[in-house]
Amino acid sequence: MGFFSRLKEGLARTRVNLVGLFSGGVIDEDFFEELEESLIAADIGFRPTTVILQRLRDTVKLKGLKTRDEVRLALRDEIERMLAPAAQPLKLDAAKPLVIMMAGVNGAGKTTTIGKLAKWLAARDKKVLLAAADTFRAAAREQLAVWGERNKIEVIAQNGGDPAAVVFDAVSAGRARGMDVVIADTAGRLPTQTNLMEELGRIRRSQAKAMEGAPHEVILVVDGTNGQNALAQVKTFDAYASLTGLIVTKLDGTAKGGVLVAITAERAASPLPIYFVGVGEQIDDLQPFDAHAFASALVGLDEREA
Ligand SMILES: Nc1nc2c(ncn2[C@@H]2O[C@H](COP(=O)(O)OP(=O)(O)OP(=O)(O)O)[C@@H](O)[C@H]2O)c(=O)[nH]1
Ligand SMILES: [Mg+2]
Repeated sequence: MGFFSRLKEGLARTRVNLVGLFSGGVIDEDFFEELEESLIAADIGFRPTTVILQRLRDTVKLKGLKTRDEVRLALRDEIERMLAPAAQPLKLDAAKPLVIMMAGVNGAGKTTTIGKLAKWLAARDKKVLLAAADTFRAAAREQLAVWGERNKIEVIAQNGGDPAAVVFDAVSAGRARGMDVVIADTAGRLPTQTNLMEELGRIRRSQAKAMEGAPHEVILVVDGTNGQNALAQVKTFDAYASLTGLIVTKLDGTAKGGVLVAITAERAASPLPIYFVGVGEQIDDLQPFDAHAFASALVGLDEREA
């Protein structure tokens, strides 16, 4: 299955809702009400939904749209328009090495995503070094080591030890060895765990001691199935670690997808870039975020129609 169909399958919950809605029928007040409910159920959130609906009503009037299929395309365009500012590529040449720190709640998909990203970078001839700064669990170190071995990428780790020291070592080693990218894994933590959130700030700052300006990217890995809770994660991690971007995982699962719209709409003026989306557990299941493809999949359009 291609990326588009996997994303579309993953968003099926939402799609089923929206598909039912778009199959035949007139465009009346009942339709708009059902649509509103469906968009909120898809995790888009109340305020962005209101904005989308207002614009959609305007478009229906302005263009004289008659069929629900036409409205579906217009809805895709509106969602795409909201997501477009977040579709920014990771700037690989911003620094050498480009230092990336990954953060997120427990089980969000940080370590898996690092493995996928390392492969994606290696395919672009980038020399990558990984830092196992999740020092809480030996298993975490091993998990990263396995990804490293598979991709023939070196992993800097310490037994036990301080995560801030691990990233310091990794960034220093990355500089000394002429690496292109250094990616630091960190332990999962919840926004409510103040000590751990403060530690994240410390891990962040220790990288600047090894290289001025590092880390260049602080990426929050968000589990797409977390729904509106993702908004709180973005806020708190940003407060403690100054986020520069997002990766949303598990969009192949039961994620409803609309949360990407909610997150982007939350700071419409300058949204955090969504660099990649994860659509599976395998190493190739990571794709740069594409607002058009995503919005199309979200409203249940086929790749051909998209
Ligand atoms: N279906 C699916 N599963 C994923 C995806 N990304 C990660 N996972 C799974 O999510 C689970 C947790 O992934 P990890 O990478 O260990 O998550 P983590 O954020 O490093 O977890 P901690 O280090 O414990 O905080 C694993 O079973 C992964 O295979 C994805 O895009 N789709
Ligand atoms: Mg991990």
